[in-house]
Amino acid sequence: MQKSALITGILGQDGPYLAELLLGKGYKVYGLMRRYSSPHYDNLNFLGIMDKIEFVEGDLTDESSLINIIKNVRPTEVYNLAAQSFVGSSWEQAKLTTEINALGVLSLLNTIKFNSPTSKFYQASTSEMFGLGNDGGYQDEKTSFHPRSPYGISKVYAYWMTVNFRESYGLFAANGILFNHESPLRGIQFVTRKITDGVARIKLGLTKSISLGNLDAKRDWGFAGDYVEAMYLMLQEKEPDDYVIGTGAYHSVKDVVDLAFKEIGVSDWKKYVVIDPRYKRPAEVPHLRARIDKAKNKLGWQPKVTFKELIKMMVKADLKRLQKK
Ligand code: NAP
Ligand code: G4F
Repeated sequence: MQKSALITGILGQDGPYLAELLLGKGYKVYGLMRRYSSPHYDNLNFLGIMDKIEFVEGDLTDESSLINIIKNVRPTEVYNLAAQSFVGSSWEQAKLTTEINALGVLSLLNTIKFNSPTSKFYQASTSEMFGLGNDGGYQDEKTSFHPRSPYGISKVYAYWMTVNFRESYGLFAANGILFNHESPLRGIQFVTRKITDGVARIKLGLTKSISLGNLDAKRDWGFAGDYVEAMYLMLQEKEPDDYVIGTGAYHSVKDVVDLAFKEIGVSDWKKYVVIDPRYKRPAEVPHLRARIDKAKNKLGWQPKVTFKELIKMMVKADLKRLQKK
């Protein structure tokens, strides 16, 4: 029988990559999207898969819409990628962030429990849950959480609810604790894309500078296309479990700037970068770096695209996109 998957967050960055992977494996893919006055299908169109998705309308904050969808579709697998995913906005919109990222997940878990308990469930957990917590400079499945933003806190709630539904009701529910992953489909507010788009604009004479916040923050950046494969693998395991997914290496925001400018032939980028305090956060997560032994050993997963290749890919894609316009 054909497998089916419901992907929430289908119009974001990860949704389209995951949909592409699952379509390639013969799944029927349902994509949950909110009601928009003007829907935006750019990311699905970028991968050329928009016509292959069956869209269902709903919202994580509206449980009745989730019940309708889950009852009708009864998907083999549910990938919950929907979220207010921008850390920076989570201080100004802490309640909304909590309603979507925390209570929305509780609604979805309850909906599955009562209407389709054999559906396997993937929760998009995050390295932001670790925050200041680390273990010799790395974070893994045993590292304690010390989130530093309303976003991180909302995701800790969802993480534990996912574990709890597994332990209390026997649902196949897994957390992927993913470190930062990027791509040409990354939202424009996130720092890598903000830099690669800015650099492409500078190259084409469309702008003179990029405004940034803390250049010293370090992140473990990987390619989204690699990471969706890990999501899929987690739901193919015999038993549900939680996995850290990253590359094991970290770099500073300054390193991203450096590489992106090198891509357009600029080595002294200082005159193009403005430090703007508006982009500094009330509480920063200074560094995140994954220890991925469990994913390597149990899932047989490891990243393929390197940090350098990733930034190069993003600058190229932004140049192409802007030149087309
Ligand atoms: P993204 O590009 O921001 O996509 C999130 C999607 O969620 C958007 O399409 C958004 O819809 C949708 N959404 C927001 N609120 C919703 C609601 N109330 N109901 C239904 N849909 C809603 O995020 P991403 O980078 O693909 O990340 C996917 C997931 O992984 C997120 O949960 C994120 O928190 C988590 N995560 C991401 C990373 C990373 O580095 N990318 C790392 C760890 C965890 P609109 O299109 O309407 O805005
Ligand atoms: O690209 P960012 O906004 O990503 P952040 O905050 O690490 O969150 C992303 O990764 C998480 C996984 O760890 C996800 F859960 C989350 O959904 C999201 O996808 O910022 C990265 C770093 C931060 O330290 C930030 O302070 O870059 C620093 N930064 C410096 N200047 C900036 C800027 N970030 C942004 N967005 N914009 C700036 O101008």
